[in-house]
Amino acid sequence: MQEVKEEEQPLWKCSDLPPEVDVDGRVRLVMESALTARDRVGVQDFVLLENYNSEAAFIENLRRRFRENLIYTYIGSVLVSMNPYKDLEIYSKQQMERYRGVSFYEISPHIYALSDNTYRAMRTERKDQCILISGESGAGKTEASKKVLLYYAVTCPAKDTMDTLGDKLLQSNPVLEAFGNAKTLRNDNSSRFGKYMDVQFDFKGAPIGGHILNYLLEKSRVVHQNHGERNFHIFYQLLEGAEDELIKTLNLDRNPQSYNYLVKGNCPRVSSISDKNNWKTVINALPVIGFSEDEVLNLLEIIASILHLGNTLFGEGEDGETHITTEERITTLKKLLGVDGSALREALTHKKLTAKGEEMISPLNFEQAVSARDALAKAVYGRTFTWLVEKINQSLAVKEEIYQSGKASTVIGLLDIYGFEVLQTNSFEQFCINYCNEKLQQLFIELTLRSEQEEYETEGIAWEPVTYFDNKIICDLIEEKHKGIISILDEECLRPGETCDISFLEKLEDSLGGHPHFVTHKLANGKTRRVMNREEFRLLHYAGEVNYNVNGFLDKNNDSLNRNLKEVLCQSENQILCLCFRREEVFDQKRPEMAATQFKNSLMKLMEILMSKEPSYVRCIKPNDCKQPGRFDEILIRHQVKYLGLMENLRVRRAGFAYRRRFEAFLQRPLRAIVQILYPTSQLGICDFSKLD
Ligand code: AD9
Ligand code: MG
Repeated sequence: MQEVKEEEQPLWKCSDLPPEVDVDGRVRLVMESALTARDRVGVQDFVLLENYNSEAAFIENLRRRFRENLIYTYIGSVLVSMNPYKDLEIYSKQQMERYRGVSFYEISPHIYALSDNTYRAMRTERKDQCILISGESGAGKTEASKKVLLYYAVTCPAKDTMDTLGDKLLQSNPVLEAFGNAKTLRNDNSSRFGKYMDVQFDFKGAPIGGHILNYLLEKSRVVHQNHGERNFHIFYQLLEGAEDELIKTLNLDRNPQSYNYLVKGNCPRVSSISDKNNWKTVINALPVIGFSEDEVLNLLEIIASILHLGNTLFGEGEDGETHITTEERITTLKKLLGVDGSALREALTHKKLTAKGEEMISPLNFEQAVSARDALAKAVYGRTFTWLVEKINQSLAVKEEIYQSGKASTVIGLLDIYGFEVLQTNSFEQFCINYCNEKLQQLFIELTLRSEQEEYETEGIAWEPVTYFDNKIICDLIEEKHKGIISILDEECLRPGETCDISFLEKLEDSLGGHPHFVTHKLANGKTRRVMNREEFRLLHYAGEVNYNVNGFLDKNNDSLNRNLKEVLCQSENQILCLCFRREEVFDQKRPEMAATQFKNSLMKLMEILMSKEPSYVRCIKPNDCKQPGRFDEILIRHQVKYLGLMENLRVRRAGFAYRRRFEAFLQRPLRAIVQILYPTSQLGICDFSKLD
């Protein structure tokens, strides 16, 4: 049988109107001649599915396309992307050229088409855009975001500064991934922080700068990993890839299993990852992004010192006093962190308190000393990561003279955040990650399902409402002032007297028992739900049920570091630590916001940023849980289609007008677009329109 290529599907003459739009603007069915191709490779826009109300037909279309390595499909302007778990030869420079300047629906669906369309919308409408990439852990969000960035770096008009800027934009990725990604059970390269990146363009459409906002890094991974998982990549890269001399300078042993902070997951190596090659990429990227030699050394001294910190052990004397049993580690830490050795020793085993204006030193017991040490490791890593992002931002910043000249124009924002996650044991981190995904889903609902339908109603257009599950109820359950889980958690952290994780759970039960999305072991009739652990609460998320174990919630939310440890670090000779731990902080009496509230506030700000821009969506789907190419796990996929609201998305899209523009934007469109609308069959669609501008 003759092979049917994707491009042999109905090719639509260049037109701003999508192919499925009829003259009256309503969706019409596809031409008969396309049926053979469709049988084999499915339709490239779900809107063209005849049986568009059927979930089975939707899944079948995904299956056909997946089988043919056609991983992209549209729902109107939304791009659905299936993770192929193998390298497809569809990302070359030639491919980029195919998509450059070509109308969205004229060519097979691709992440490059969406990138190009977003770019052109930014240019023609002079409005900030954003690309929101969502999907569960391992679905392909980070890979998609890298493809978008690569597309802009390669295809956008170059400015004098562009060569270096393009390099910096691209090189910042492996560095951020080394420090912010890790192998988890769900994904060998899982993002353990959220990332929103603005790429700034000038009025000619050339990229001139960038800025990254980072969200809540999963710091607890520095000191603990679940079985089968790893710490952040950078630790393994350093041990595997660094030259002997550096290893010696940092007083390290190459074997990851020698370090307590790397053995918990019992997974030092990952077959899909080359720590050695990745080390080379990172170490070569750092100078490109503007790191000096001293900064690189300081950075690696911090990474090594965290490993030494993990191997700093404590013993309990007969008098009950805690002391350090691995004195040689203190000598190394003194050198690497550039701090006073005896002050560090003292701060790891004692706590400084101020009572009635007087300073008191009290010894820590064994458990307290271990937790002070771990808190130090987490704080050092977390703050170093924030410094790293700031450093990258300085290097990507739009040059002052460009700002002054008023040439800086519009931005395209790119959101790649950690995906929805359900583990065997879910803790504070999964709670935050899943809350973040609820917020993104809420935004999607707000912009694609609710406002779209409301628009038809206000315009008086006949409309059969499409119902959908609105997850606002879950967002409220988590974030509502005074009543939500985060507020209750904060209150419990601040309440004087004996509070603990279990007292927090009891407070949740008292306040939220009976909520349709909140469950604990207690039943309404006072009896016990046997299948649930007494230390857990369950949230019925939009994407599924998750049991959260409250152990560690209070500590992680408090995220505090003993004052004397801060004192030691703010006197560090390591230039990075010096910036991360400021002297003012030691004497600042004001309590900083708790971790969950900080996260909540940063998400609120993020939502405002995204709402102020014109969004495009990439909805990533994970085909199976075994990271295997070619395996289409229907149950898993159907579940994702359901919770991502793709069927509802399709119904709204299908019932509505496929071409929509604000009046002002429509009127302000340049000549080329008007020519396209007036003469949709014109060959102008494939000519260089820049001459018409
Ligand atoms: V998480 O929420 O950060 O845990 P992501 O970001 O959704 O997750 P990621 O992009 O890291 O997932 O993709 C997981 C793995 O799938 C990658 O490391 C690749 O091995 C694989 N992948 C994803 N997308 C593609 C692709 N377009 N082509 C080939 C891919 N492989
Ligand atoms: Mg990711």
